[in-house]
Amino acid sequence: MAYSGFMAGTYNDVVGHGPGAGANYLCLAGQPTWDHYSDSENAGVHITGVEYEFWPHHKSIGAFFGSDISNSEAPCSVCRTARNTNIMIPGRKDCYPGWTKEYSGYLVSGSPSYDDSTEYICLDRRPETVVHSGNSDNDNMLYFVEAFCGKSLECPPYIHNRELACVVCSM
Ligand SMILES: [Ca+2]
Ligand SMILES: [Ca+2]
Ligand SMILES: [Ca+2]
Repeated sequence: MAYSGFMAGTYNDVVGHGPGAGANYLCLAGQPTWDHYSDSENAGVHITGVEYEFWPHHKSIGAFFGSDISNSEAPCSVCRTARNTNIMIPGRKDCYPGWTKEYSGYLVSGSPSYDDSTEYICLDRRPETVVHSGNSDNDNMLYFVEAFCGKSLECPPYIHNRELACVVCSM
């Protein structure tokens, strides 16, 4: 592990700040240090923690993740491996032959119900939580990503409304 910290992202704009700012998730350092700063609100570019929301899966969330992580925030870590190629494969829980599995889980992202764009990331199938973060804060929320067999997605092999798995593999 290179470092660990708190998953972070843009505020989801439930109070009308407008869409925009960065879409990517960050692994914010657990032990910050600072350069020059001003302790008043200036630019309004807000970064928040990221919550395991998973509505409306919350009633069955233990079947996906092994525990009820609803409304807790996500920690994160950045890791290195001696294997120099790392890929995330959306749509599989297993690596292809010759690759080493780093972890597998579910493809997750923010919801189109909100104004902020996010990205698709691979969440471990047994997630950890930030301690004492179980309040429903709803600043930036994670949801499952489901296959949509409308017109353009190839179905089969994909199946309508099924939650997509993912795996991170290295070689
Ligand atoms: Ca929370
Ligand atoms: Ca919540
Ligand atoms: Ca589903």
